[in-house]
Amino acid sequence: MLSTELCKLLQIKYPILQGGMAWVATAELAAAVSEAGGLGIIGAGNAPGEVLRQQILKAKSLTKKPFGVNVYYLSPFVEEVIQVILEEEVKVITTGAGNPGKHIPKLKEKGIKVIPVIPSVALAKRMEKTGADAIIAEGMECGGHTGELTTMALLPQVVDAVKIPVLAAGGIADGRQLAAVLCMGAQGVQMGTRFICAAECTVHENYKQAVLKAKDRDTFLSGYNGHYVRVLKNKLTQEYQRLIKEGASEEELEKLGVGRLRAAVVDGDTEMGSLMAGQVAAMVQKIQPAREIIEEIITEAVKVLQEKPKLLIKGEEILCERER
Ligand code: TUI
Repeated sequence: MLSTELCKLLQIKYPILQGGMAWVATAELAAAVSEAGGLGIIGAGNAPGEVLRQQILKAKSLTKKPFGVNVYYLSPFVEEVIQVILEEEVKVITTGAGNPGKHIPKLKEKGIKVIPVIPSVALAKRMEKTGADAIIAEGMECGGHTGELTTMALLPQVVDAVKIPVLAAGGIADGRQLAAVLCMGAQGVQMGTRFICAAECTVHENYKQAVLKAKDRDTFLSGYNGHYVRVLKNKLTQEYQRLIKEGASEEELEKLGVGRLRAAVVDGDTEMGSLMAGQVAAMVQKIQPAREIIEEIITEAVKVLQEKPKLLIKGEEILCERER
């Protein structure tokens, strides 16, 4: 129905990857996305290797389809996380906040595909050189840590800069957006925010309700020194802004952030928790099984792409030829 070269590379039905959100992307969500024909991804975040192994084993018990792991390169446990990925022969990894280059030879030996998430053209080129199999160009519309460029601006520049397949992330929640990025040269998408509200996602109900309630301008981009994090506005972001106004140091700002993502995901603290979500949060309207989300998006993208040829009027094509 809708397939790209990426689907062959990853042996999946639809070109939809689920974001490897730390704390949020558990085995249950990853398995549900993979069962539905996308690529589910377990977010390793800052977890130790053995915690990840339990998640991988759980996902394997829930699905026989391929799934991936997201490796967060600022984690103190990166080396043991990679070791577990090699031992458990996970099919695909996506990476964030760093360069997986030094691990690529070992991963390739096991046939594990490596797909880094990057926010700039320079990093896309560097990742291609180090042997990445594909790349995810993530625009600043996304939730969590983000770069400076929008998906609209970043994606076509990355598509032109590398030969490996490119996926788009940031600002994608429905079939129109999937169709749009396919038209810009992407071979697939990574979606995070919409999957927070998947029925199988294990985040606290309060977190899901906060996403469902969000309006278009309800996300807040906090950050300094080129490091930005997008979250839903709440008491925590008000406190953050107050500290900034008072000229607080980086240490004070960092201290405010410690443990906030866990507080939101596990305890459901919507006031002082870090409710990471992208600008498309307002487009997420209900809690649905992952299969329904994926089928809705694919059906809509196909419809949009089928309708577009109607924009091409024969007479005008002739006019263009004559002008040439
Ligand atoms: O990583 C993300 N998004 C994230 S991470 C996160 S929060 C978190 N909290 C606790 C534990 C774990 C995670 C929330 N959102 N996006 C991918 C991303 N990668 N954005 C930017 C980059 C990046 C930055 C530098 C990729 C490569 C890079 O390379 C630098 C180098 O070493 O060359």
